[in-house]
Amino acid sequence: MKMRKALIVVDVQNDFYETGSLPVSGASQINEAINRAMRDSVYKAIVAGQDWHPSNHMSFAVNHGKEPFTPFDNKKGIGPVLWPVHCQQGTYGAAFHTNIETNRFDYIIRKGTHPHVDSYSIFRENDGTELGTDGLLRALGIEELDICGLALDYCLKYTVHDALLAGFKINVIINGTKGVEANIGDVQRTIEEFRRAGVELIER
Ligand code: VGL
Ligand code: ZN
Repeated sequence: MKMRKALIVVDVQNDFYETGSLPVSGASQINEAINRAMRDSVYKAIVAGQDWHPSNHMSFAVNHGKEPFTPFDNKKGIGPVLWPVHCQQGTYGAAFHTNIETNRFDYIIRKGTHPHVDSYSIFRENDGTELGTDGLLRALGIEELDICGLALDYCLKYTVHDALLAGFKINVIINGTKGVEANIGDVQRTIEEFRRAGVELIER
């Protein structure tokens, strides 16, 4: 049997869990679904995203002397809002959650490493720079992606968007993701966008 599917696990890092600096409420409830998916042998590869910012990263509100969640968009890779300090390279906040079976990750794609450019999608940075994920998946013969992780309405949404543009069949593991919901309705709107784009919602 040719395995043509990959599992994409987006940013399951401490800072995005309940006690982190940019918490997604209920985040720890998604761990079991993600681990169950990873234990399934249908995947040719498991690829994890890891938000990995230097301390002078310009997505951090403090580096502009501003409050977190202040709207800001320089059209060159930072925005639409500024964030609390999160996922600093090498810190506990940037590490994967201990309940995630990270031994099952085959590849880790780090993103947001350039001080002046943020990166939501694990395919490309917000200024369009490729991270190599598409080339990796193509080289492995992958045609279909199951996508889970954090946060549904940011990094996962942008990852789905770029994966669709790259021509992959996409399934979002709906019990393996949660949203930030910075504005009420963001999660629902994102799910409706997924449906309209032909993304399948699955449970694991
Ligand atoms: C994320 C905001 C800033 C995410 C990363 O992983 O969804 N959100 N950096
Ligand atoms: Zn970030």
